[in-house]
Amino acid sequence: LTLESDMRRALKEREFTVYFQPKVDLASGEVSGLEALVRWVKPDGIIVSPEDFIPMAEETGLIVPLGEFVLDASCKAMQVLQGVGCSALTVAVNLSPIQFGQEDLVEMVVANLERNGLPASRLELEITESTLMTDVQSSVAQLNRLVELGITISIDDFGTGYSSLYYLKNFPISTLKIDRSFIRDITIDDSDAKIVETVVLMARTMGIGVVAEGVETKEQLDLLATFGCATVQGYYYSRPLPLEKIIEFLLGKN
Ligand code: G
Ligand code: G
Ligand code: MN
Ligand code: NA
Repeated sequence: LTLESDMRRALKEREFTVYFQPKVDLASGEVSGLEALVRWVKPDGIIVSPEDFIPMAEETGLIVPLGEFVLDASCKAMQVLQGVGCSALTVAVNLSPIQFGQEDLVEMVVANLERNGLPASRLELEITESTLMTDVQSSVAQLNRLVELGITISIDDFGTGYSSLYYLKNFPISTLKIDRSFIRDITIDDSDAKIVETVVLMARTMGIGVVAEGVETKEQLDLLATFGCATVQGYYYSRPLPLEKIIEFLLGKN
């Protein structure tokens, strides 16, 4: 069985599931939103990382139905969260460049939100730098259509792609997510620390949000606080978890 045919079968047989990881407001300690991260749970219980199937999904176009599944599952999760009193949480969904380039992306997203009875403001889309820079003109148009609906856009893995200040000026971006490779050694590597401090300052000055990804220790958290970083995400608070476990986490916090 090839990976491609196995994925097609797995999509039909609903073996994919979505985990969620909290994003935490550093000052208040409150969860401000969740990131949706897809998982493939094989019938034998083994969980396959997206790193091992997203590239193939992109090559074969399967990322389009898979991405639609993730969006739908994320919207359904927001409804469940509403039912347990978490009606203010946004959910961020990763969009691959292939999905971003689909002509009917906006229609697909709108239909999904409507079907699930959710305002667009509850949805955030995470896009990487390289996604935006491949076709700047059509990217601006696509982003504007999404933003007009009330969806917010964040730049994922910030600092690792074709980093350009161009899109900060020209694209309607609401948040930068600083890639976890910059956070990992932040307490021991002075240049990483300076880069992160500067990106946080730049985002604040421009009036956009900033999230530090991959925060694992209290020391990293404390340093990020001194930099004025608003939001953090990482194992320090929680790994990505199935919805029922995230609900326990959320309710335990309140
Ligand atoms: O969840 P992490 O645990 O292993 O994810 C690994 C990679 O897979 C990350 O780069 C993440 O952005 C990507 N990824 C996870 N879920 C999705 C998804 O639903 N869509 C896309 N396009 N990428 C995803
Ligand atoms: O590319 P993107 O930022 O969407 O991917 C998020 C990836 O980072 C996922 O694979 C997720 O499981 C992983 N991740 C989230 N928090 C941490 C963390 O604190 N440490 C590490 N090493 N990985 C993390
Ligand atoms: Mn992401
Ligand atoms: Na990232």
